Amino acid sequence: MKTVYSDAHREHRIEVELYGSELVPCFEQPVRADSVLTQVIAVGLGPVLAPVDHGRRAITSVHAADYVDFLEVAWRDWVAAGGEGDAFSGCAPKSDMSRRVPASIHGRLGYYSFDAGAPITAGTWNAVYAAAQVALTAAAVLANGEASAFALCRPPGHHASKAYLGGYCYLNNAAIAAQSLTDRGMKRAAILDVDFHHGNGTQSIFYDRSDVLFASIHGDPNDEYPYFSGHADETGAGPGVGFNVNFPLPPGTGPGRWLEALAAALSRIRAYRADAIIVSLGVDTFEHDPISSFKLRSDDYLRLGEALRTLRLPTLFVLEGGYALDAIGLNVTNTLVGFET
Ligand code: FKS
Ligand code: ZN
Repeated sequence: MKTVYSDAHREHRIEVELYGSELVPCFEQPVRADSVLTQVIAVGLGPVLAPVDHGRRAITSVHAADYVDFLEVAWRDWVAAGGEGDAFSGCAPKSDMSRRVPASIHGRLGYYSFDAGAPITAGTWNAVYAAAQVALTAAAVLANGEASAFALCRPPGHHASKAYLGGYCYLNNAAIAAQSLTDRGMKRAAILDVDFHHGNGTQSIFYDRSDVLFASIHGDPNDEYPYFSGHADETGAGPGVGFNVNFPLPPGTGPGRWLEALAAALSRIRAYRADAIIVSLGVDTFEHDPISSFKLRSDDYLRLGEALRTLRLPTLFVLEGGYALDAIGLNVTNTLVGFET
């Protein structure tokens, strides 16, 4: 399996995040991607390719142009306004407030975010642009007829929607990849999101469409971030009704119940007769993940890969979360190796 990877992810490095009542080092760090790359090479998964630039248009076929413009200039505007340190969103509008875009960079950071979990720093734009290109290049590998590809993206993307960032995410790499496949004429693409957290951004982007099925297995939003999205009764809207499937699971869910949910998600994807599958691959479902509560063991990721294999579909893996730094590489490559063998 080919891996697509760019060093540009290292330009995005957030110092701290609010965790409970404390500021702690940000869990989403560059070393995450470095560990995955090291393990990809160690297991001999296959060649590692640099991304090819597919341009900005492939990004704005998912994200609003004004949002992408904002991401590109936010750091410059923050510095010009005297900002020091990372650019954090302070407040975001509720649905009964003005829809107007404020002039102030502080106001725009709020307007284009749903939480303070995705601050912007000097290298954020370069890194998120590169991550999107990594996903697009891996999608192109699939479009060229290969059975699978791995987009080793960072920062992750599944919380980012058409026009907002949040939860470590800026551009929705998996959605951009899926859209590039439908733009190439693919009739039906399925996205399976196995990250511990619900992929609210991906769900929102495709909610009213039937050409991209979104299925997600995640911590119940009654208990877990992102709290406002991911319930089982969110099934799609308009022409998209029936093409959004959520499997919320309780805190502490172990491998047995999780693999049952996976089987149910895969049978829905089979019934959809997808032409390809994009896997939003978060491994924060791991038993020792520092911010999540599921109890998957490293071997269970082999089972995940094997189960995906049974679909016999072109399969694109896109990296999302996973914060147990000493196990992220193994858990990701176990999924990919399980798929290959
Ligand atoms: C609330 C803490 C909020 C934010 C968790 C973000 C998870 C991000 C992720 C991604 F894949 F996007 F990286 N913490 N008590 O793992 O879903
Ligand atoms: Zn996650």
